[in-house]
Amino acid sequence: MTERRRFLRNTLLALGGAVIAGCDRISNSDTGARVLGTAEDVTRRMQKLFSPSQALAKEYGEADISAVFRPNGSTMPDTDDYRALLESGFRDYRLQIDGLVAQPMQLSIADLRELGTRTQITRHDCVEGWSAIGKWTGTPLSAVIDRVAPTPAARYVVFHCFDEMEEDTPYYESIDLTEARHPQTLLAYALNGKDLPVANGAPLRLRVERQLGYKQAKYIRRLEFVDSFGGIAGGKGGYWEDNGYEWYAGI
Ligand SMILES: Nc1nc2c(c(=O)[nH]1)N[C@H]1C(S)=C(S)[C@@H](COP(=O)(O)O)O[C@H]1N2
Ligand SMILES: [Mo]
Repeated sequence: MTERRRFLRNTLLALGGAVIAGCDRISNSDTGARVLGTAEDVTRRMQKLFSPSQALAKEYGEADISAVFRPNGSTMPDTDDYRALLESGFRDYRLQIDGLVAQPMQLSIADLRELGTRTQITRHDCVEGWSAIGKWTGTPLSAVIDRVAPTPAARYVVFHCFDEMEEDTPYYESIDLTEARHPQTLLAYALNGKDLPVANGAPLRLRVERQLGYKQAKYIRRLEFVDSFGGIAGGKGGYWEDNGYEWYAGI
């Protein structure tokens, strides 16, 4: 248990029964499965109070990298526009960035590489109860944010994806600007030193290392800066959130 987590846990221990049970199970679980349920708000407020907003997720060594990084959820977007991009090796891919920004733009993967690059070896925890350690390389989202210059009203970044979970229901996710500017938050284009495989989200996917698997949007086609995500799809900030999962998925 890390110092921070021990401190958090001891603080929660002082607060009362339901929370203790949940926190204990999370601390002891390697899967990162969330069991807190309605205690989410308490957890989020505690994490905000006791962890610096820029605290780093644990990073691992080369020897820890999983032999196979298990793909999950969509593994091949079944849409014409995605298939066309895939056929041309994503040469015509452009990440569209718009919404509450002073400088909307469209960036190729080469443009993104020029903005800056970071590599990190981290553990991915899926709510379904599995984990994998992978080495991600990508552009820090903070570098993109600096370029597009969000307006003062912008509070969240929404990640719109190519894959449809049901007809006309594309996968999407969102994070707040603090999480977006975190140094380990990447728009990743490589896994374990190779171009991102299609199954893991080619050509571009999010890594937001202090949160669970479903926040790690794959097949990103557009970043939209908003002051609220209430008007998008089901209004809860993500495909799985619209289906009952929590928006803040801290590990
Ligand atoms: N676009 C998109 N992103 C997604 C998903 C998806 O189905 N579509 N699944 C999510 C879930 S639940 C997990 S655990 C991770 C899986 O990432 P991986 O395929 O690289 O293991 O992607 C997340 N991002
Ligand atoms: Mo997941």
